Amino acid sequence: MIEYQNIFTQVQVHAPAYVGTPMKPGLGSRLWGVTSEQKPWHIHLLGRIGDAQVGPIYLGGYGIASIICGIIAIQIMGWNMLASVDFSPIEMIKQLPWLALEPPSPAWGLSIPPLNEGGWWLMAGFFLTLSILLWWARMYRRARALGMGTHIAWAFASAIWLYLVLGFFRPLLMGNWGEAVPFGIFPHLDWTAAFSIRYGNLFYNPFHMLSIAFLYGSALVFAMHAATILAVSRFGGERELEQIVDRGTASERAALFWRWTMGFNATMESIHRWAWWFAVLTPLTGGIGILLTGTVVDNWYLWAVKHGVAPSYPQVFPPVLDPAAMTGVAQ
Ligand code: 07D
Repeated sequence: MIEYQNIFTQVQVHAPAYVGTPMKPGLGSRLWGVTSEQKPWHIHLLGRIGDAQVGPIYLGGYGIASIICGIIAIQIMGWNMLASVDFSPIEMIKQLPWLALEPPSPAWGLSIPPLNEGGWWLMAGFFLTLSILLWWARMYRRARALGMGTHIAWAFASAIWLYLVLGFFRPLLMGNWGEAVPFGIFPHLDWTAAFSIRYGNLFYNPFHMLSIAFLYGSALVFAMHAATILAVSRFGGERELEQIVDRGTASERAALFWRWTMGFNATMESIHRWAWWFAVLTPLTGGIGILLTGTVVDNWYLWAVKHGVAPSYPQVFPPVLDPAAMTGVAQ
């Protein structure tokens, strides 16, 4: 029996390049500064993991501004890291995972410090943030231009929320830039570990718990959905258009499988809402947890004991003191 060929098919169809659906008048060309002369091209290897056609790419004002700001930010980080190894390119490569561009020390508060005392960090953060926000505007506007909903932009906004809480909103509430995350591969991981220890173990932060639940849940929902669609791809299940217009046997079987195995099934539409919300709620709840840390709650372990989340151990040792409440030598 010849079955419908799914993603394991080795055959690639070579068709003329497709520039896409016509745009509404007045929205400008899809190809920035170029129209039909810019021919999309095809890459066979890309065709094995997705669509072989590359382009047309839309740049536009927001895209260009975002890329420029991103390049400035990465340049500032890179040159500062190079300076920290006496401008030795070899050392830069060898030590790259450990190199950092650190935020100002707490003594500077929210003022603008000299470049070498955190000023470069502030400037890199400014341009990185600008770059991310401009990219957000680009995503929003490209979606509108195509007559799409703006779900992608709002999901991205949720990630930007966590990014801004970590590097901007929380430092503002705490009164100094020194609270923010350094740029650097291991340094930002060290910061994460130190942050957890400083505030009494982030595992006891209920919003960290929620964020993890949604993070793991996202992986689970995505795996269930991907596996279901692949499992019915022999019946054309991944051809979404046909499955929506004429549900046919694939989505019927997929739904029935889940009703058989767990008594309930998502629909072709609702599974994507499940996935969207799980993904969006990961950084959304995470950002709330970070914003509360050090501003409202100083020690999540003690908070958890107080609220009956963590057990209070018998008093074999002296009572646990909140390090933040200590003064002088004890601190
Ligand atoms: C980071 C923000 C959005 C990113 C954007 C991208 C560019 C590129 C390029 C510079 C991802 C901007 C960047 C465009 C820039 C250049 C070149 C989204 C981000 C817009 N934790 N933990 C979470 C787990 C522990 C800690 C979330 C698990 C320890 C801190 C998540 C474990 C300690 C923070 C999560 C675990 C600790 C978190 C992140 C297990 C010490 C956060 C969700 C099993 C290590 C963050 C509330 C996310 C948070 C966070 C998972 C353990 C510390 C659910 C599974 C106990 C300080 N942790 N964690 O989507 O929200 O991130 O906390 O041990 O701030 Mg945790």
